[in-house]
Amino acid sequence: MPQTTIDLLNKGITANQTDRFRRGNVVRLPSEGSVVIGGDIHGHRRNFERLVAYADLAGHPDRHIVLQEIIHGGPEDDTGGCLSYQLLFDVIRYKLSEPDRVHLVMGNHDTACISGSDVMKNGKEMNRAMSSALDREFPHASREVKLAIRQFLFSQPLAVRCANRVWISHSLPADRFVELFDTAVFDRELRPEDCEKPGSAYLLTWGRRHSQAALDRLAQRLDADLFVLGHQAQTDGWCQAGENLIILACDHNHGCLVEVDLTRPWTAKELADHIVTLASIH
Ligand SMILES: [Mn+2]
Repeated sequence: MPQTTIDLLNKGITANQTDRFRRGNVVRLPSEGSVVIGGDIHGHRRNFERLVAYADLAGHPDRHIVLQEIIHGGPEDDTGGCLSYQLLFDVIRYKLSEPDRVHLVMGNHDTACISGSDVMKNGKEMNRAMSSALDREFPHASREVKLAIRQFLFSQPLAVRCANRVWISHSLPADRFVELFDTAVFDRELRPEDCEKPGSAYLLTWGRRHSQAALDRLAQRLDADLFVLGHQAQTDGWCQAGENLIILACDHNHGCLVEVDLTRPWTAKELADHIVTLASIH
């Protein structure tokens, strides 16, 4: 039923906007409890289920979870259309079950979907692949469903800032944009053009291969000590990609999560000892 789906997406938008910990486009977590952080999911349902099982939010009232890059990847329909929106709908149901403790941050596949620009994955243009699957599943309302999906993705916060100075986002501006990047985007209302090159949400979600100098400067500009990001493919599920950077991936069988105790500061080296492989979670 398309209207049920559109209603779900609209409830998700409201939940993103009214998240108790959200200030502007940043979720600010306090110095209590913990946060479970996942990397890119890209339609990997089993790993989403493992993240949910590990987080066990019902059993841990002061635990949060941060998820990212849900769409593009995973199951396909029989003509190769991308069905990852079905997982997005389930992630939204999860968000609605604990709206102030499940937080989504915007990824570059989200900004590409919002702005309708090409985004490749394994040789396939993913916006077209998802769009064609939506046309088949919602033959009479795919325009409305696609619009609601774009609006949902657009309503996501850009980052999570923890009181212990851990910063979580999909990525960071690449080296050559470190000074150009306008941090005001975190405090003002997001605009659609922010998601297009060279807008701030675009730059934030697309950067790769940061030098240590850039990471140090970004730590100054964003007033953070440690970055936990997704975005860059990790065959081992994670890596320490700098003195102050951990990268996670949850889109394959070696995916990993990390749980950060919010009551104390962390170094990347310390956090590296707390990586959990998703395959170990049942
Ligand atoms: Mn990405």
